[in-house]
Amino acid sequence: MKTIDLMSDTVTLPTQAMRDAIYNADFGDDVFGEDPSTNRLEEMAARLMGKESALLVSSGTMGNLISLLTHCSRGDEIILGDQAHIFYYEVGGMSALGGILPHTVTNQPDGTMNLDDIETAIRGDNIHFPRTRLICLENTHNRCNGIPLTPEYTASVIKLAGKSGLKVHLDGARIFNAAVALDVPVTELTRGSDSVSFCLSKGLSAPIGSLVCGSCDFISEARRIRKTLGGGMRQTGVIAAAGIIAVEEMTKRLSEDHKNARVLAEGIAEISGLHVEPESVRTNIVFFDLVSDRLQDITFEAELEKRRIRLLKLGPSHFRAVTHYGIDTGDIETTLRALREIMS
Ligand code: TLP
Repeated sequence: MKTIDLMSDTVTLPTQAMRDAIYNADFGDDVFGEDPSTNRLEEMAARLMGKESALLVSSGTMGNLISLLTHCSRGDEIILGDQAHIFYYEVGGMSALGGILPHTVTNQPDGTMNLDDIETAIRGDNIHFPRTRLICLENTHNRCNGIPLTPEYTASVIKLAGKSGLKVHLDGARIFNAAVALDVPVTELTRGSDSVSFCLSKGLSAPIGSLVCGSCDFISEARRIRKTLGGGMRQTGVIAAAGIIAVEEMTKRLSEDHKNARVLAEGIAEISGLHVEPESVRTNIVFFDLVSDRLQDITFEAELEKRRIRLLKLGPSHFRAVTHYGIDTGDIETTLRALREIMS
């Protein structure tokens, strides 16, 4: 019996084309800049994001950390949403390793931060204050229902940052999902940002890797910081070969995941005892709540486990389901049938 794993799109396994590409890849030592597959992937990534240069790193967390460490010095402050992945789930790396302070601003349900709130958070020139250096955006916004930020909103934050001499970093772990959902080229969402990171190992199904993209100067400094963190790897063609397939092929099928997520949400909305807002589901992430007090969440989880369905539990009765390459329409039907059965 198949396990229907809706925990995250990070659980996707490499496709056969990726396995073949890894097997057949050319290799070299990437610390010396001599891995041909990595060089090719970095060039592709830079071009796709509309930036001069790119750097392969091990994970989204490392990509964000390296970007922040490259933009900021110790004692600098960054402005980011209170629901941002960088703030919530990245182990406080910016402070632990970079001496950087997070200044959080409320994330609205649509993943944005109000421009007024951002403006208020920007520090004035005062000897008592840390220096504000950077604003971070996240697209799609994981904890805000995987919602895509529009090009217009992104441009308005970049304009505001520019007025105060601040840089903008975009955590674009799922930037291709955003582009597909909004039906715009990725470059519309990255234009004007000083750095952007995106992941190969989420909806794009590669086993490992993220790319940081920016100007040549930014990336050459980021490369030094990657080395400092022990992230200079050698025959990274094993990662890049799969990554090339990820960006060339796997971006084309993301709309299937979005459709499946919407069908799942619409189905959940009809089940008494569960609550979801299907219209808030724009990409591949579905959050829902158990609102029935008849069923303890512990029983709910055990019942799901019995049926080999995995979800991510984010609160006592708050759950997340993420659709991806390993989930088809049949799995969505099976999941809905199981949920109906459990709740009846
Ligand atoms: N998100 C993971 C978990 O950490 C929650 C997930 O399952 O969604 N930015 C965003 C917006 C992310 O969602 C993630 C991963 C990352 C960065 C970090 O990427 P990795 O896991 O490669 O370090």
